[in-house]
Amino acid sequence: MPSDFIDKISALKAQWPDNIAVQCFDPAYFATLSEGHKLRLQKCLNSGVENPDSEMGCYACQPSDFDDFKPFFARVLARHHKVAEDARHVNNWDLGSVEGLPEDGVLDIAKLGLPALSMRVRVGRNLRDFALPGSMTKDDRIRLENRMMGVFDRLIAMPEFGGAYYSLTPGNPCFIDDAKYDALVDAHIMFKRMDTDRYLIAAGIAADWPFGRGCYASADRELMIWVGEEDHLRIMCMKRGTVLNEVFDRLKLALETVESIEGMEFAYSADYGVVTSCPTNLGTGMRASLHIALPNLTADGTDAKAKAIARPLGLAVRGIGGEHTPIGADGTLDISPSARFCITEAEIVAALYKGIVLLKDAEAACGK
Ligand code: DAR
Repeated sequence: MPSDFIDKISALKAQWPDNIAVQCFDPAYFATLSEGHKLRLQKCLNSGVENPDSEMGCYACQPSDFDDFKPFFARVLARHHKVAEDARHVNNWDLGSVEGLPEDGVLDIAKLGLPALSMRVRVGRNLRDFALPGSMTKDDRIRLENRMMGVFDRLIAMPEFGGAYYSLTPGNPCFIDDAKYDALVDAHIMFKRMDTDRYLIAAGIAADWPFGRGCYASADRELMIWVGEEDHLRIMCMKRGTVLNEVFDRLKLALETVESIEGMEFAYSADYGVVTSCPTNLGTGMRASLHIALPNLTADGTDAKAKAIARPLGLAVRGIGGEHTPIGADGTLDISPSARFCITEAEIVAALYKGIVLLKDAEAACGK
């Protein structure tokens, strides 16, 4: 048990310098914990111990984990997010709080010389009266889905958000078959299956698949709410266009609408903001992204050049299906600001607006 765990981590420390959880684990701190807390913290690190190639290597499993194990998580957050160990997060959706944006506050990429692109902003949220996905029971997962179905009934009745819920839970009245599931995944509406992701399996987040999982989609397919993925909820707005405000503002309205419904109290930390499973998403839980074709930078069939240019700009590069997916056929990549924590929501979407034009210039320069 714990002593084997300590020995296992100690052996990994020397071999896996990029595994943040393993590198930040302190046996002396661990020894001060009660037996119960030792088991809780051990569970948080299980994914990174079973998958030493992890970059982060840990997930919170209870809403209070970040606060209850602050000596450990403060080091993890400092190392990943490049902030001080006593950093505190502040949330702010007001674009007026960000300097250097257009006077009218409209973030129109057309004014930067860019065409209509696929725009997407998503946030992770967890309900504070449930364990996080890594520690949920099958019953928890089904109870959470049933609570969300009551919320979706309210959204369905609203003209601006009306749509339908698609459940993966056998026996659920909104249950869909494999063909429908595959079609929704191919349309980038539903999330891909989790029971093949070794990190999520080891974290307990993929347990009981597919029970308690599903996706709400508005009729215009521009608002999606995933249930039971890496967080209890992933709420996202997307559309093809040039004005980032349209997805950012609609997401804010959708969040406020959902959070106003009884039983929708989200998990927050006074120090760390929005609580998410993964420390990489803590604070805002927000990823704002654009899909842009970069045929010159991806001419060698890889995203290596694009990543080398994007990283210093504070931008992350993914495939068009999200994390761990391939480049699009025409060299299209998913570009998003890397920061989630100790940055506000307004600053994230502003960083996307300011960063994408620099990447576009690098693409043009690469083609000369
Ligand atoms: N495999 C995990 C991924 C961490 C970041 N991505 C998330 N949360 N989807 C790792 O620790 O590398």
